[in-house]
Amino acid sequence: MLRAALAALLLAAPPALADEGHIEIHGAYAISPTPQSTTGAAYMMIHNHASEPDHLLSVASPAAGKVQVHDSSEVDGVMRMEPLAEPLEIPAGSVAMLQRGGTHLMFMGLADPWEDGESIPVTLTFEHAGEVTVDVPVDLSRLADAPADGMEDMDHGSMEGMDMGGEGD
Ligand SMILES: [Cu+2]
Repeated sequence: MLRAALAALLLAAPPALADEGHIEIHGAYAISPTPQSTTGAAYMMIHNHASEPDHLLSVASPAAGKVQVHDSSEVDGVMRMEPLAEPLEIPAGSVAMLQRGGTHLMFMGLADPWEDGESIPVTLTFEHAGEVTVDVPVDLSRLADAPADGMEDMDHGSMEGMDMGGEGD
């Protein structure tokens, strides 16, 4: 009986267009510098359990007008960040770390200020795994974690012409 039920379930499964099972996201959290900020950032570990590399093609969230994958670097003592030139690769059987001072998700044009403890739905679209949606908790206690990715001064020097959601500082 169980075997038959299992077979029926497998037959009823949709074709494997998206193989989400290969991508697992751990330790995600989001921060926004102040209640007035129209930008935020999120950090997480993206595990790829597949035997092929995968790539993060795009990110979207109803909580922001736009989400980009950014990289941070320190230039002359100043943290700068800019969108990745190539889609983020998650190596086969490995993990991509999105962490402070490095690669992160940047949210621009926040729909509402982020409050501590709320969850931000984020949909990550992978080349092979398809869409993976995670609820990322806002954890403002981690704002003080260093380094801060230049969130305080928001030095997006190479991003002029972008709509930054009208942040006026
Ligand atoms: Cu950024």
